[in-house]
Amino acid sequence: MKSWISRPVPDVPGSMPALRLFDTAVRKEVVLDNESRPSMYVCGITPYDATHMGHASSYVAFDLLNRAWRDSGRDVAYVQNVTDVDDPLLERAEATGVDWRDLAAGQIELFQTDMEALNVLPPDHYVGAVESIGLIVPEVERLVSLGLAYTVPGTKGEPDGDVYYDVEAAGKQSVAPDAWSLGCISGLAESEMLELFAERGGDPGRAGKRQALDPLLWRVAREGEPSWPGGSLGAGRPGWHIECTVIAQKYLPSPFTVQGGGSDLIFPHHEMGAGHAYSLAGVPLAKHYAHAGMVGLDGEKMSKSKGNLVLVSKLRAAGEEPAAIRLGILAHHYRSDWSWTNEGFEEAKATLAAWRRALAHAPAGSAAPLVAEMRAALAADLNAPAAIAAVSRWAEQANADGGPASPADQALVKDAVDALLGVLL
Ligand code: 5CA
Ligand code: ZN
Repeated sequence: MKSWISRPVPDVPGSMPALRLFDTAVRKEVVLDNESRPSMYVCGITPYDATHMGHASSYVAFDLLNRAWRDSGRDVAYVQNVTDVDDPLLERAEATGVDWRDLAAGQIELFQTDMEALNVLPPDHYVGAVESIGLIVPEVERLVSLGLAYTVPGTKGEPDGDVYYDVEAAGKQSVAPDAWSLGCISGLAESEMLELFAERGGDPGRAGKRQALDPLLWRVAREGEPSWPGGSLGAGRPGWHIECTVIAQKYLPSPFTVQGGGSDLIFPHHEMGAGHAYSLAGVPLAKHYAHAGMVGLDGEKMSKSKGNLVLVSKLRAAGEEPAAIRLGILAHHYRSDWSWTNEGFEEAKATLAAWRRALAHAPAGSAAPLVAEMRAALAADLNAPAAIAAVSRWAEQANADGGPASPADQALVKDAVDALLGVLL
């Protein structure tokens, strides 16, 4: 699938110090290896509704990592999926009388326009679930032949043949120190997993499963649902976790450096995806797992199902500047849970205006120390709020001095704010 295009990233002299990132799987900050080609997979949207501030903030978070790597002279391999067939998409299409393919295509286009406006660097490969079905089927067949997946007989109106991943068998396949077993990514207790599994697309009560937490790998065709040829599995469509595993394994090294997404993907999505990958390849899916906090509105999680959405496209249509939206997001550390508020947005707009005024008074020799401060902040688990505070201190000083600008410092600050924070002054 076609990806979007964003502005070229300016080169800034010098480079980022060694990057530290909080790894969910080990529950602490780790120093990332100094790889020449770091690689990243960020879970993409399910395109049934427009990009809200929660989605936007998760892509802006991993864009900071992408930019930090690039600033340290590394060429990043970046892949993102789009879940262009899944239950919520089909349900929304049915409820609104729109063809599911048209719904997905329209929302993907809107998402890409939003990402472009927010200056999020595009992935090298933007890959749909539907276009990947031919790759997914043989991998599910392989899990069955390895004895790590099984079919469930039809009951209560469900047809025969849905395929599930056997989490218990998979957890016992190897005793290697890096082997996968249930809980190794999320660190959750079984009772917590059960609750989240039901909340986030799982079906713990499905009759015939070996374990309540076994996730779906292949859903055989149902009347009125789209389906594709599934080889020995029979016609159907893929489960959610195997989609990301197979796309990541196809386009990125095994293991790749970082898997990213919002914290609502830790369990079951990233837990199960990591399991599928280990079962298929005998090595972990990713070296590190990173998660962005949840964005709410007035203290509630922003979600399509709750309908309490602040849409990037709506703000843009109302004439709001994307750079201000981006700064409003970056004002919160990517791992914290926060709420989008009007006051916060007004503050971001005022900050942006103050930075722009300050460029006209950039003191000679002031830019290089500021860039070093920004880099130190971002290298420490992508601390954008600290980087923003550094620019604001610089701007306050420059505006207070009110002298003429040093052209070299003016250019360097403008480039660094663009390259590192993705904000155009
Ligand atoms: N297609 C799957 C991932 S493979 C999916 O979760 N799609 S999504 O459209 O529901 O979410 C896309 C990304 O936005 C995910 O990383 C998700 O964690 C993140 N996200 C969704 N809601 C919020 C929110 N309220 N705050 C922060 N991030 C969110
Ligand atoms: Zn995913």
